[in-house]
Amino acid sequence: MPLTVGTAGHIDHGKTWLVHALTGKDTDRLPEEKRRGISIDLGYAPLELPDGRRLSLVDVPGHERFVRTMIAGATGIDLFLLVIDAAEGARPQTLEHLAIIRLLGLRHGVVAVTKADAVDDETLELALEEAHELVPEAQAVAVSAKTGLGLDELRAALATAADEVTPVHVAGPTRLFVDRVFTLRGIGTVATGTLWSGSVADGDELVAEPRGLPVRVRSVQVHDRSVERAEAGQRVAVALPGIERTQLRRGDAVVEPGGYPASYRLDVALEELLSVRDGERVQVHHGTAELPAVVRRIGERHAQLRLGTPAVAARGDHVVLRTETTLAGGTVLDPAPPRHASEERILRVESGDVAATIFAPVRLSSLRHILDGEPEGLERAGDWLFSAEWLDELRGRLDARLDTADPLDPGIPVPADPWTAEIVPLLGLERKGAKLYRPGATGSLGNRAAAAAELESQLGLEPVKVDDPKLALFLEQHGRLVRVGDGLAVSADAFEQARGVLLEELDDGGRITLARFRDRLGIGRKAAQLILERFDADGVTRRIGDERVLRRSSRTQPR
Ligand SMILES: Nc1nc2c(ncn2[C@@H]2O[C@H](COP(=O)(O)OP(=O)(O)OP(=O)(O)O)[C@@H](O)[C@H]2O)c(=O)[nH]1
Ligand SMILES: [Mg+2]
Repeated sequence: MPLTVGTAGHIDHGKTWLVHALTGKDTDRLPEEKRRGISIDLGYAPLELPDGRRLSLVDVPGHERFVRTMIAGATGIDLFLLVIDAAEGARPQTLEHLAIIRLLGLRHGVVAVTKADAVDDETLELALEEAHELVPEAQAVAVSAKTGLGLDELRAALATAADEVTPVHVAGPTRLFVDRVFTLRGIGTVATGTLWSGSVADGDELVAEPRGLPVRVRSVQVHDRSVERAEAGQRVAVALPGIERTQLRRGDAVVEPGGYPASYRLDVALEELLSVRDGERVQVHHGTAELPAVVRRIGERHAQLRLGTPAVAARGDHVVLRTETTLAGGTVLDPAPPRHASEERILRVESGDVAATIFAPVRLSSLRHILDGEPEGLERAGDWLFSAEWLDELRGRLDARLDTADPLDPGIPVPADPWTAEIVPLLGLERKGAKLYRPGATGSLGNRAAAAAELESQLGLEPVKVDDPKLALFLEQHGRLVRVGDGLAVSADAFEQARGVLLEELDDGGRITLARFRDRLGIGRKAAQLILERFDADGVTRRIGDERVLRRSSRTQPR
């Protein structure tokens, strides 16, 4: 399993020199870094261990103004290499970096007490003692980048620490946190970063989150060497020829499609160095991203982070909360929680009882970052997971609406939800068009029977106004009237009588005028017009000027 080691420590304490002494690579490559003699950005170098293992080394800046950059470097590491100047001892950023390392959940590493060549034995002894007190869990080694003293011992100590570490970034879909983006002539956009999980190979179709930009990987390198496939924990560079350099930046995550939610909220367990107020505005450091956020406290130990830009997080990820100083750390419990956080829910999620938090349908594929496999005790339809209680509630809700549906057409609209296609079939209802019915349900007049009888008694050839359009439709569907014009109707018998007259007149290519039709039926002009228009609408006749002719196909076609 490839591992990444990150330096930490106060400005000028000798981190970059030590990295150079260990790897032969000067990671201060920016002109400004050269000029000022300090590190500004992250540096990367491969480190060979005596046993042949290869670690990735990340060198971070120590300046207090660059703590943010230090965190971006430290979030992807498995081991720390805390560097303390033997003459100066622990200073403010020694302590802040150490605190950040602990908030990030890093438990394994080594302390290098450096510049050993520049102090006397007694001072060195005291510095080693102080280092041991400060980080009791780690081995402290005296080294000099200048003379090479202690470097072998340091490599051996790193190898021992590497043996003890359980790599964090293994399981789960591919996720690469971008720390650098540049353009190479003939290759296009290249992004580098630590592969937190999964693997990446030439031809992979991934998505650059949080913007959801589809990308296709062209070639993959690990520490400047081409590889077929890079594995979790490795430091990789991928060519992404399809996109512009400006479309990607530090903090973005290149991930497997659907592997992670891009979420404006994170529910976390807090670890406070300083107390964090409800409503406090902070910067949330996650992966290589820095996200503005407001903290909503939940109970004693938890919070919901409301983010200004979305995070691409998974359960178990560590975040650091800062203002001008480091305030707290957080372990992500739910990377895409509902807005209304409750302590009860968050405690359940924390205990791993994810199933208990699911009520309404959620996609199983969207839960891959908080679950292994399928949770127990839930209902499943296609990709949807939901609780039996929710399904009962839905059934109850639809039942209530079916009970009060219009008896003429006792259906209700099919719910227009993303889960409709998979879940509605479970309800045992009949779907006709856009409506749901109880099995075998047919329309009935119900308490409109009297109104129907009253209406029918008035119907004849002269159109009658019908006030209840649903009733008119129902009666027409049952062959008891024919609707003409807007909100009017004639009796079904009268309409058939009119059809008889019409067909007789139009037999053998004949034509009929409105006046002739009116006279043959002995009705008013308006009534004749409405009835003819209905024949037109039904496709029986076609109007040509003042006359009507039979449509070609309609002689054999019933209405
Ligand atoms: N005598 C002696 N001097 C050293 C040694 N290592 C570093 N230095 C001196 O310390 C200075 C700073 O070292 P860097 O390695 O750049 O310090 P750094 O911790 O990377 O500093 P930032 O990245 O800015 O935080 C160097 O310019 C050297 O002059 C060492 O082993 N012995
Ligand atoms: Mg440096």
